[in-house]
Amino acid sequence: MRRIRANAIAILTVAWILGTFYYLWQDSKPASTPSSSASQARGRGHGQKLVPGRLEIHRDDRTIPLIVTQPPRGEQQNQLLGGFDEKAYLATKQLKPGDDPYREHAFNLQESDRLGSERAIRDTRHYRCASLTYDAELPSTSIIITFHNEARSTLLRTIKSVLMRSPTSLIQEIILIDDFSTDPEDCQLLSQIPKVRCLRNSRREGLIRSRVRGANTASATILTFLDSHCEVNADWLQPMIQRVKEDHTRVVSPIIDVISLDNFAYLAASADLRGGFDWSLHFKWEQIPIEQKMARSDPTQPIRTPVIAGGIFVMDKSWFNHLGQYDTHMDIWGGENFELSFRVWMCGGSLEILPCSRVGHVFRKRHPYDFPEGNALTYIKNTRRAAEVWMDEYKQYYYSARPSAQGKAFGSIADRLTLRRKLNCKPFRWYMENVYPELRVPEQEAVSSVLKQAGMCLETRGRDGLGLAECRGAGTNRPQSQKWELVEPLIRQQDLCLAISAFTAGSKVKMELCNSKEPRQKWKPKGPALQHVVSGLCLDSQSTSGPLVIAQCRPQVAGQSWEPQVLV
Ligand code: LR7
Ligand code: MN
Repeated sequence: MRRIRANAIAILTVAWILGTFYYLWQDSKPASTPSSSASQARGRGHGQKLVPGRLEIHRDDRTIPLIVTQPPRGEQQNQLLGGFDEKAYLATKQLKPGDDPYREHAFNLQESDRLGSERAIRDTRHYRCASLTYDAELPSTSIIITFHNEARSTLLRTIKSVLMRSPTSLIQEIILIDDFSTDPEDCQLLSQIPKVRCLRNSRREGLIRSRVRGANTASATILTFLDSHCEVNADWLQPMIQRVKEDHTRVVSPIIDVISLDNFAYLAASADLRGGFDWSLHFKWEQIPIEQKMARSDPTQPIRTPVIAGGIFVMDKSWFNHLGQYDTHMDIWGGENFELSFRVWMCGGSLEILPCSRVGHVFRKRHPYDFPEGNALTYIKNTRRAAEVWMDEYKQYYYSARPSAQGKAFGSIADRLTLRRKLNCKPFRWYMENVYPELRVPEQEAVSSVLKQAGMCLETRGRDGLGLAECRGAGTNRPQSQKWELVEPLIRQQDLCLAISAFTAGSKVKMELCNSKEPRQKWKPKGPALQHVVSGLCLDSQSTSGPLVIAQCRPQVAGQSWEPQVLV
């Protein structure tokens, strides 16, 4: 008897285990076939690589069923849209038989229209997110969506997903900015939806000035920006508002899931990515640095990011205004995400991606609209403005990576430079050292500079001696003895390099034949100081007449402040 019972228990256990495996196997299959384009990396020439580099459906923990966010039905739905007739709205402008479904919007319009105004999507968050709680009292937000000739179905789904998947009390209003789309009716009709206001530009302004217009009319204390072809996911808004409420200098983004431009499948993006760029100011998704990844014990924690993709973020309104909104001399599309990101970090704020907030976005391979000044020139103008205002001496790498930018018009940046001074923002070098140390400075042709301290210049004397002396000559006419080339990690003068004589504090610094493998010759900037990499000690003049030594780094001490000035 006992044996039969034991067998029965064993059989049941095996069946249970097999059942669980079957369920998990089912669960790990994507809901629909990912589009062929979903994993393609795609630069768009001047702009961004648009798709998060690695896509994955979340499988980290499969012990609870996935919750699919359902659209509301009946009554509730009517309340959401008020008197707005969505059927009539969507029925016009449908694709005619034989039309290329990609032509007008660079995504498959037929598939988008087929989905209609709403649909259930997979809750793509890590399962732990569902059990997080947020303050009962969170401030409400103004949602700002700018659009230029957006498809009706994608735009309506964006709006409706916001109304369906946000706590009602958090949505103060949805502000649409119609950036001079061909048909003014979209704007008028959508204004019938409760909470929706639509402002139409009387000429094409581009997304940057359009967003500023939206922000200026917003009545909530928190701004939320969205593209016009998004679908927000379960509880997307609370985590972002919570973080901004706790610290108004934070600017936060969700993880941006991918809506396939071919079949409109909603695909989870990797939760291990952050925003980065190369020196040509080309945006890219990149892996979180390994040390940070190892330190992340909690997958719900925010991810610090050097830059944001640009389209989807939440920011305190007074902080947005305090920091100078956007550079409104940037046109149409591109570059504003770098400008905003540099400004936020360098002027006292921070940028983060919140894994518990997810928003889907239709990533495209080309721009479906025209650029009145041309795509390339516009991108160059915008990124040049960002580089000229914010990148200090590092802008040289931007120009080397994008030589065609030299000599192209970018307008006056005087106002933005004044803003930077007024806000007392940190130098780009600070950003490089503290926010984005992973961005490698390219092997460069040596640039000549002087190393100035309190108006005096560092110079070589005799065979291997060094000292401070009055600066002589001007520009490139400086005497050789005062011209330095800073090619990390070396500080060189022709074939001689700055080297320490021993690794202890007080050791003299001298010149010797360059050898980039020699640890005694390795230096790196540390704020205004020059730090010897291995000893961690800083170049110190002690007194203007004495010898040069290495000493404990004390930032702010005059004898350790070396301002390199590039000679042109
Ligand atoms: O002239 C224009 N006027 C507009 O109102 C051009 C565009 N727009 C609207 C447009 O309808 C859309 O709603 O502006 C929004 C963004 O334009 P997209 O969708 O063509 O841009 P994108 O998704 O290709 O590009 C990303 O980078 C842009 C740089 O300027 C903006 O910051 C976009 O908001 C941004 N999108 C995202 O961050 C979503 C995630 C994509 C990534 C990476
Ligand atoms: Mn977009």
